Amino acid sequence: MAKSKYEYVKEFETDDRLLRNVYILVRIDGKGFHKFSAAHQFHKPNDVLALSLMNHAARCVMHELDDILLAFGESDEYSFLFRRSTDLYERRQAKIVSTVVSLFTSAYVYYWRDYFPDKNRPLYPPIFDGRAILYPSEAEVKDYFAWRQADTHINNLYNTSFWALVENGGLTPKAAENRLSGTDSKAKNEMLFTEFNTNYSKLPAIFRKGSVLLRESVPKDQDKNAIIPILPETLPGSTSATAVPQLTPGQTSSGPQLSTVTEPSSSSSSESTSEVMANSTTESSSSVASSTLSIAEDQGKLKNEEKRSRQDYEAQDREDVREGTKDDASADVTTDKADEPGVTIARMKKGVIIDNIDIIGEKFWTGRGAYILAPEKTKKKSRSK
Ligand SMILES: Nc1nc2c(ncn2[C@@H]2O[C@H](COP(=O)(O)OP(=O)(O)OP(=O)(O)O)[C@@H](O)[C@H]2O)c(=O)[nH]1
Ligand SMILES: [Mg+2]
Repeated sequence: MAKSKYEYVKEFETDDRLLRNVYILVRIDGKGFHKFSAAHQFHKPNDVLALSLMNHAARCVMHELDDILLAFGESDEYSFLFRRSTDLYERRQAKIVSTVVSLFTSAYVYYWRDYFPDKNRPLYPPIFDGRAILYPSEAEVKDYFAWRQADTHINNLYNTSFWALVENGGLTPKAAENRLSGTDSKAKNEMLFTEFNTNYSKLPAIFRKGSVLLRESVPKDQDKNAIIPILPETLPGSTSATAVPQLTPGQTSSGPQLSTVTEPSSSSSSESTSEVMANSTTESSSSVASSTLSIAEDQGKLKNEEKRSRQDYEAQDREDVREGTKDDASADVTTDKADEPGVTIARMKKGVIIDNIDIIGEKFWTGRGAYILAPEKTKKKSRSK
């Protein structure tokens, strides 16, 4: 068929195919979620329903794109790791990133009402940006996820301390900022424990560790759609000082949201649930020193982050006050308890499950995550010249 005379414009398209045989990592991030979370009155410092909606949107992405091996979410961001050999869209960057961002965003809005029924729909359309990063080896992949999970630890410990001082300690945001300035993780843990009766290590893992999505084969006799509770803090008889009744989508809470959420489906018990229960009874609840997390935070090294324009909501949010005090993202995060049982939230079609687990350190990568980095079977291709 003859070409149209206009077709030459296609030549203007650039070839953005990503290098072969390296890991593709796509990270999406909410644009202006500082404002978005305030506008929608997300609970501070963590809103379990908002985080669960993020998880739901990420699951949709993982369902659609089979080549995603692992995803990690915290706050308003999600990272998706593609298999090395993926040939999705011939590895064209724009197609891959735009598909992930588009699906994530539409799912976020599509499922919004399941999580915020009283809010009907978002007050304005949320925006997520996206980027692709290439990692040549397993070492960088591991460090990437360690970096993001360390960020979760650092931010959450800071935010938990900050809001405890403001909401329960009666300090102004500025005073709380000053109080926390230069403190390390140990001091923050101590403060939370002694002044606010909060054992940080007992806060829900979804807040402390973010959410991990990975694929596992689901035995034939098990319901792939089963929703499996849960977090130790939400189990009956929990001694956690901060636990509150479990929320499900459709419920709202005006109080602190420190529990996790189950999604509307049948639930069943599992080995992992009993592991979690065992863990919840054996773990000391009286010693801050036994915290799962030990974050060595550099003091005084902290640079001003990008200055944000001071808008209505910002005065209330810790981002305003932590500028200049943010912990160094290269903080040393030890993983003494990296084998803390995963906390299964959901098992889904195609064997996707959500865990809140330590992906920092070798234990994850030599255990459940081992297959993610396992050498991929190379397909035999017929040689054609
Ligand atoms: N209250 C509340 N706020 C949240 C929650 N999750 C995320 N946020 C907000 O979202 C922000 C995410 O951080 P950033 O991505 O650095 O900030 P941003 O405003 O989205 O800025 P850009 O990404 O640069 O557009 C946090 O600083 C919080 O203000 C939550 O569960 N509760
Ligand atoms: Mg953001």
